[in-house]
Amino acid sequence: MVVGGKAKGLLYNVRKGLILEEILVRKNIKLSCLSALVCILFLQTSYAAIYPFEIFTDNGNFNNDPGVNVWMEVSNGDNIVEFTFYNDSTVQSTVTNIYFDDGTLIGATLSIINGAGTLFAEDGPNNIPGGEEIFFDADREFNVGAEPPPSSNGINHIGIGEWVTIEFELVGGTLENVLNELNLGTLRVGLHIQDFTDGSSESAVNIVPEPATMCLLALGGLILRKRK
Ligand SMILES: [Ca+2]
Ligand SMILES: [Ca+2]
Ligand SMILES: [Ca+2]
Repeated sequence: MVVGGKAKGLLYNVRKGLILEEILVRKNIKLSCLSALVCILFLQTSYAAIYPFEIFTDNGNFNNDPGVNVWMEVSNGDNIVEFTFYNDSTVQSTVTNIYFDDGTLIGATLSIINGAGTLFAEDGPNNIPGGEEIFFDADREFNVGAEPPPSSNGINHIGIGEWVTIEFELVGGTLENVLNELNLGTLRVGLHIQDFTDGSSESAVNIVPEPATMCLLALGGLILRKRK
């Protein structure tokens, strides 16, 4: 069969398109392999992890609101474990109290590092409101709360990203061990979130993300950290 000039050109373009597509697919596979590898290396060398929080009480209109986005980064220093809390919610809300339940590796509270817009201090002996619903019994000596007025000294959702860091002594283990405890649920962190527009407040507990999500969250956290 004789193929005319126009048809030849079309065939050529189709083939070129297929080759291009193949190259793009291969590139994508390579890229996703590469990003997975980067993620694994990052997770192994950074010793930091991100944990989102989930509300477990139902006191008003916001317990299931997807606009609530509160999370923590857990990282380490020299024999220190650091918990840094962020409130990236798109709905009005303020994190006012932080609670820790069990775990065997956290020692004395070394310091509370208040970022711009937060003022937290060691707090009273209460359990997280509603904690009994999820068998959360706070280790009261680790309670941390926003100083009055909590609505402004807490971690507000507005602005450039308020945060607070709590540093603990690391006793008889590594950060990896602490992350294991968090992943197993033998160490849990709880938050009291107040100031929703209907006047309600809710309690939240950290959840353990899937490894892939964790990787993305960790990368997101790294970017945010750089911004901070
Ligand atoms: Ca509700
Ligand atoms: Ca406890
Ligand atoms: Ca604040």
